[in-house]
Amino acid sequence: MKISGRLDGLLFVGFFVVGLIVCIWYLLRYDPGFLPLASEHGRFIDNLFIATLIITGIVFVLTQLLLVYFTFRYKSKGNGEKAYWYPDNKKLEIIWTIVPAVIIVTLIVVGQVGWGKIFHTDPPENAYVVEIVGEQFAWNVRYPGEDGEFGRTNPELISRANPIGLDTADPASEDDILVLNELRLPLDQPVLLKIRSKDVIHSVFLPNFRVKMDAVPGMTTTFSFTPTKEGEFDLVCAELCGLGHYRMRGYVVVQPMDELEEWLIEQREMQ
Ligand SMILES: [Cu+2]
Repeated sequence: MKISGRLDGLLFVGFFVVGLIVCIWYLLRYDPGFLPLASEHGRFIDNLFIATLIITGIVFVLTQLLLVYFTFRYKSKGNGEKAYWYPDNKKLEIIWTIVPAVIIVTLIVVGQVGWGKIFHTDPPENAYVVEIVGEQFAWNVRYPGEDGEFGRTNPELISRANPIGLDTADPASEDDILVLNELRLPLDQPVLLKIRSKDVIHSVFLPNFRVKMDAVPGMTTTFSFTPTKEGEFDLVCAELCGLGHYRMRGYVVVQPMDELEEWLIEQREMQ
């Protein structure tokens, strides 16, 4: 009886110590260069994540250490002693309610204000507009062409040859440029993504840009941001959208505006 009690205690403490070591080890080997930041607003999101991780990390380590300490310090000596009954302590309870409340409310308010600036602010007038339409299992990317206007679409016109159901009766559709799984964006210029879906809910996820927005059938969602790094990045679907979800990926290319325009002309000629 006594031995199994001690074993239980050791297992209990061992569980916390091992858990703690694994967590700290995981944190230390995290490579901040793993997903290089490539957008303007992303800095704020990264900082908020780091601040949250540091604050919750300190609390986590402290509470786990205290748990281990108390388990050891107040373990039974096996001589039938009675546990000390400690019903309440007003002062302590007020402190441990108010301190976390203030910290959490601060994090929430800072997050809300920041998210408001990123998401609930009208995109700048000069934003470069690109449409991205999800389907099982690909991304159709559409540029409005020279007229700067997207042609009308109609789901009934969708076919193999016309993946987004472009209505050629609309003159604005004539110069629209459609590419598959390749999203090219101009460097250092605000971009406005117009996001739609043909079938089920998808989610446009651009990890390097700290952008994630659902693509919902029947509506257009948007996300505006400014790419700040030239290069090639991932474009993936972050919503489990069917058996082929894992292969619903493309890439993002960020390049200076003149190069992007040249590429668009090439694409236009190919169509
Ligand atoms: Cu998807």
